[in-house]
Amino acid sequence: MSKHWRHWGLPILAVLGAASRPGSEVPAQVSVRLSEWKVELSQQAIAAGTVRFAITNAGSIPHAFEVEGHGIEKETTTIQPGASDTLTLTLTAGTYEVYCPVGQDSHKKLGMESHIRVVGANDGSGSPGYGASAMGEAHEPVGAGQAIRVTGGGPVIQILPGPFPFPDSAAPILQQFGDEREGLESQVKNGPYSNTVIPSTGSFTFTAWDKGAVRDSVDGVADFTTQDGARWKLVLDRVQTKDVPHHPRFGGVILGLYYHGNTGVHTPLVPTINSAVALWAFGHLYRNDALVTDNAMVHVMLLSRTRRDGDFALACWDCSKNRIEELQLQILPGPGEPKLDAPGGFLFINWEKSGSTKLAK
Ligand SMILES: [Cu+2]
Repeated sequence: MSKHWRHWGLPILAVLGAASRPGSEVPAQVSVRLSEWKVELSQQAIAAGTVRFAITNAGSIPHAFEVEGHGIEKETTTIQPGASDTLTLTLTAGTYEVYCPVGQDSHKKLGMESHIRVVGANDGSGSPGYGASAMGEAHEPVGAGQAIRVTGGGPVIQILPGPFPFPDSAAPILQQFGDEREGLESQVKNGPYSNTVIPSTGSFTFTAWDKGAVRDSVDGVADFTTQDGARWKLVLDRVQTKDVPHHPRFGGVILGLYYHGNTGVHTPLVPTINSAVALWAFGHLYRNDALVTDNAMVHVMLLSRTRRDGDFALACWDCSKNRIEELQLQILPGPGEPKLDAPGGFLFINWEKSGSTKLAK
């Protein structure tokens, strides 16, 4: 993922010109625009003193705004979509991090962070015009440029459609999902995240590269059997990069992310989890050696454990602190294709004690 800073609003020099204002009653103002998944500032530098951040949530889910650095760590409360808030701080010279603190930094990790440079009144550094900004560089999220190799292990289970076990916890999050809500609500009663689990067998190994919006890639193979005795094979060789609100894909592979559940990132009809890797891909899918589709929609996560030993029922709404060892493989038909020949029309297989290795770039 790369990001380009966009400057909007008033030119910085106008603000700085008005900023020879020790003891001024009128704080300098910085406009902040929050959206999925970025934080845009009206300027990247401002004079030291009282600064009033005027924040608008222009996104489609709740966000918040935090300023951190030089002993300051202050944030707004949650700002609903379309709503505004302000944060007034006294800032000394230096560079401050500004970001969305929602979801234990999952929004930050998805790109909702920026910096602002506060320029001392007497530091003699001259104009901090756009070109001089230290914040102008595009920057990569944590984990960018890395690769991971994942091997499924432990008990293998097939998850069949059924009710989501934490509907009350998910309900307030679902309210934020706008147009997507209707489709998701049907999954509350009968979706893929259920406690209906049967034993399966199989293997799954893949390597995924997180290299940016157009260079992410995946290479892997899964083999497994389903409840009807069918043998399935999935070959993964390309990622899926389409991005929609609430479902950031960022080129298809994300290494290290806290999401789902109460984070507002992706569907809340999955417990809150921490993942070592999440990816979206297209796959070649075979059933009993016959090609089913070359465009199966595949979602894979190596995540913090959500199911308990024994019956493998979902054990937690917030599973983010659990050990990362559950490997999930979800397969849907390609766009416009008929449902898969399986309960609910999808395949959902877990390897319960899986491992991973980070690879060099
Ligand atoms: Cu946010």
